[in-house]
Amino acid sequence: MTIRPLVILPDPKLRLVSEPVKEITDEIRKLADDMLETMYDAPGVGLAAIQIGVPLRVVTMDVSKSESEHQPLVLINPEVTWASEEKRVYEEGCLSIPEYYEEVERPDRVRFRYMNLNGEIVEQDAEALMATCVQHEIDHLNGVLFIDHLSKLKRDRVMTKFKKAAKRETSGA
Ligand code: K1U
Ligand code: ZN
Repeated sequence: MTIRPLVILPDPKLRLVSEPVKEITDEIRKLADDMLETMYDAPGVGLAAIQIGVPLRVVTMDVSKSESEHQPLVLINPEVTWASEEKRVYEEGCLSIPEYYEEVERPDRVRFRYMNLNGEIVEQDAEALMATCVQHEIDHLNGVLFIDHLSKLKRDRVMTKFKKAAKRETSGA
């Protein structure tokens, strides 16, 4: 397993719409292993493949509280099949937008469908952090970031901050 470098805002890769996985191959299994390793190392509760630069519809998640007992999930081609009318506000973060947290409103509960690494189709209900996380990760697969759910003013401020940081990094200042 390899910890891969994270793609950070304003990298345009984060705006790509990821491609569906056609077949579970050894390459996909290795990608999932590397994503879990990268997510636990960060640390994070979710990761989309595009966050390590791979434009495929693969997500890893682990919203378990215990560090000693990991409950990893690998979601291939996940989609939300139902969302509640009721909304919930949750403070979100993003491994591609380090050290920035903001409240986002999303459906409180969702049902989602995905393929697991055994090629089985699974349908599952989620609430609380898991519901927020799965929506956040599926957004990544569609090139959408949590800052897109904020006001234009807040989004522009974040973009400016990260563009400046990237410029400083490339100029070596
Ligand atoms: O997709 C990502 O960027 C990962 C992101 C997922 C997420 C977190 C919170 C709400 C919605 C989506 C993160 O994991 S950010 C880090 C984080 O929230 C966390 C890290 C360690 C322990 C608990 C949470
Ligand atoms: Zn994110």
